[in-house]
Amino acid sequence: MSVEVERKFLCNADILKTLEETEVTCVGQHQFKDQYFDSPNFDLTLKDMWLRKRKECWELKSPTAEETSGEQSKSAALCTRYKEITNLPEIQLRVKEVLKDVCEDTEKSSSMENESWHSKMNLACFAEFTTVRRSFILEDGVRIDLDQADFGYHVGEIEVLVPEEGDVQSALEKIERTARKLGLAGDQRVEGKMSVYLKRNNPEHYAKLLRAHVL
Ligand code: V4E
Repeated sequence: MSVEVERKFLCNADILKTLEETEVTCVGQHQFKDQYFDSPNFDLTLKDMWLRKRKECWELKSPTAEETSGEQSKSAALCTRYKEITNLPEIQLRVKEVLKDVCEDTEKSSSMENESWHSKMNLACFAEFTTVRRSFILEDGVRIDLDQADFGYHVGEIEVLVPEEGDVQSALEKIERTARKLGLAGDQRVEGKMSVYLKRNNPEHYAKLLRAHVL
């Protein structure tokens, strides 16, 4: 398990120019389709847990304790921190823990090894979109992704992956330095792809997440 520390930004021509002039390595462009899953009552996303399938691989993002502590600097407040789990049995265990209160059947589910494990847990896809991503690697483990989603939203992210129990503070500082290098302005958190997607495609789900202070 690792922790993804990330700051999103709205990408404009000036930022692109700075990026081209900065010492970064472009590691190319690729395209992927994401599918996000939840129960009919949104038990996962209402807990800020995001179950995703991308290129046949599963991932679960869930909040870290620090995210909710409320004691952070202005620039740290612009960043999100999520634990990322990619090991399928561990994902299934975490999801079961959340759903066990609402769905007793998950206890009875037999084989969790085949592709339909999510249907057995009554999890259905609530969001599906394709992203074209251009990625850049900076020194010191900082990565910049420029995403163009197929529903017409363009967003950038500065990202540092921290191992479990790793130095989140240092990751926040690296992100802050990179943001300054790129000349990022503004002190508002920038919306992620999911927020924009749900607002447009599932306003009811979006409103529930807003009320729960998840988005
Ligand atoms: C964590 C989260 C979601 C899951 C998708 O996360 P995100 O990093 O936005 O997507 P992506 O495609 O860049 O994933 P990667 O390739 O880095 O693994 S959907 C909503 N959230 C919560 C969330 C939030 N509350 N605020 C912001 C600014 N972003 C995400």
